[in-house]
Amino acid sequence: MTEDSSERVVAAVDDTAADIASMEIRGAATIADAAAGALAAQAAASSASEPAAFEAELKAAARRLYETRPTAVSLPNALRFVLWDMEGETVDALRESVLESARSFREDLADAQDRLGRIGANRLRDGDVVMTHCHSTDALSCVKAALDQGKDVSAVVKETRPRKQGHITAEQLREWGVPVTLVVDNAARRYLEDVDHVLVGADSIAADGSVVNKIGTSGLAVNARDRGVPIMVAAQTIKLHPGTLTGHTVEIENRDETEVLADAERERITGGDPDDPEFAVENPAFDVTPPRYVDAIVTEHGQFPPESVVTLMRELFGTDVGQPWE
Ligand code: RI2
Repeated sequence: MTEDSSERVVAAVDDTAADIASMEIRGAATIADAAAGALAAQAAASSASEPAAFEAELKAAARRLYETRPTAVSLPNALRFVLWDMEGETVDALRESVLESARSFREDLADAQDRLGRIGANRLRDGDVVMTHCHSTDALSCVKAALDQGKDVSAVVKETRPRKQGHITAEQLREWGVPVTLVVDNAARRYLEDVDHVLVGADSIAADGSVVNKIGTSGLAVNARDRGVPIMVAAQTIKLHPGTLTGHTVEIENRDETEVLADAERERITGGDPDDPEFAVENPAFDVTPPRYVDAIVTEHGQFPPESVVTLMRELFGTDVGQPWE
């Protein structure tokens, strides 16, 4: 529990927030699922005796989770879905409503990924080769559905510096029996000659159809366009960033520089001065791919040209979503 007894946040929320921040829990869909689960844990363990105190606890828990990673909009969208449905005159009724909305949100999330996968699989033909970047469960669900349809698919998997999350993709694909060629990021252009699709996920999608995804996606998309390889983005609608409808921009997370350069390597470069003012390392986790480089955004509601996701966004979120944890 945190120290402020008027807004007690249970350990499960603190643990989930810490795991999201450290990327023990990562991937936009997985983060959303964990955040909804943490709100349910808060509701289940709350000892609040008054409805107002219960609501304050839930909002404090949501704030704690919200502050962990700024770019993946699935996190605030998950918190919104659960808190929007919080209603009742008593603590028990409020608790029940939170548990129920978290449960149905998590169920819908898994279902949306399956539906998205089946739609994305229609773009893949028997014998196709996909190139992946980072690790996206939404992107992989398209491959899985294609395999389930009896298609042979193979993959060129980009390593994805700095955290090499391409390894997670390679491991999953091998488990499914997909032949994998792992390449360093710099080799992507060379291997684009051999692939039929670039298949990536998304952390946020803006109202103009720009795709925010793991750093390196935009360069890959430009190269793919130059090579004539279609770029397909697999993203459930919880990746749509409603704030961009009203002019907000998507914040790009900068992560610790030790993900790029170990302390010993830094010391070698700077001649032993760990605080060399003339040497900097930057580690932006995401970049923005303009809509003109994206061929299709595949969601659980169908496939969209990037420029038309704004219509879907308005339908699903309206224009004034707010931050119910404030
Ligand atoms: P799913 C990841 O970010 C990658 O950028 C990936 O494309 C995106 O989340 C979506 O993942 P990070 O959390 O929701 O690894 O499709 O920084 O699993």
